[in-house]
Amino acid sequence: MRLHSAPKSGNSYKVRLLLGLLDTEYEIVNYDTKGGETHAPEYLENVNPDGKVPVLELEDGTMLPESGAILLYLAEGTPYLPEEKLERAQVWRWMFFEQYSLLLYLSRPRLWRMLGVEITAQRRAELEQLFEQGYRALGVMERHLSDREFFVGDRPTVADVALYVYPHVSPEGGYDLEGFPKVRAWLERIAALPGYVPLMPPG
Ligand SMILES: N[C@@H](CCC(=O)N[C@@H](CS)C(=O)NCC(=O)O)C(=O)O
Repeated sequence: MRLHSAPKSGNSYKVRLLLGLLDTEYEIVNYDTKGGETHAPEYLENVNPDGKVPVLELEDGTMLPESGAILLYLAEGTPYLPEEKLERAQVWRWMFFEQYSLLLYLSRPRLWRMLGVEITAQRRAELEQLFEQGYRALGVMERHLSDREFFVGDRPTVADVALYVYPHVSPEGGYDLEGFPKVRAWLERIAALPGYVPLMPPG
């Protein structure tokens, strides 16, 4: 298997994290998304017509884009994806929540800081809205974790893997997780799992 990825991409990291937790060997091909490499004609034609990473290239050459689809594909038949119908639906529920209600609000402030974009009055107003929605979503997570250790059932699933990525780097975008002790404890629990790999190599 080969993972088409970008070093700082949170969505790519979701897949790298699961591959680490599953102790699975793979090759990695890194792209410079900032430099537009994933929009080159060869990439659009041969890897992902949507111009994004991550993409998992299977042994037979099939290209599978979308981090959620990749996580579910890799987790099938492992403890990271329950077999019971309702538990599986709960995993999807949290993965859809992550994509629609959480990701953008947490990732964009971090991306703007990473790119060093100028914070114009319009961007400042947008940031306020992003933080409002982001803190709301973190509140949903905090309440869900009030009486449980992981998002679905009593062990980690791909829902935890997907949900972990953006909150754990959200302070890089200016978020303060002080008011979310359950979320912080859960982040530590994920980081302590055997096979855990960090977003960036240490040092
Ligand atoms: N829904 C997609 C989103 C993928 C995505 O937005 N990838 C970003 C990196 S985190 C990317 O490739 N950005 C480059 C671009 O859009 O040009 C997923 O979950 O995989």
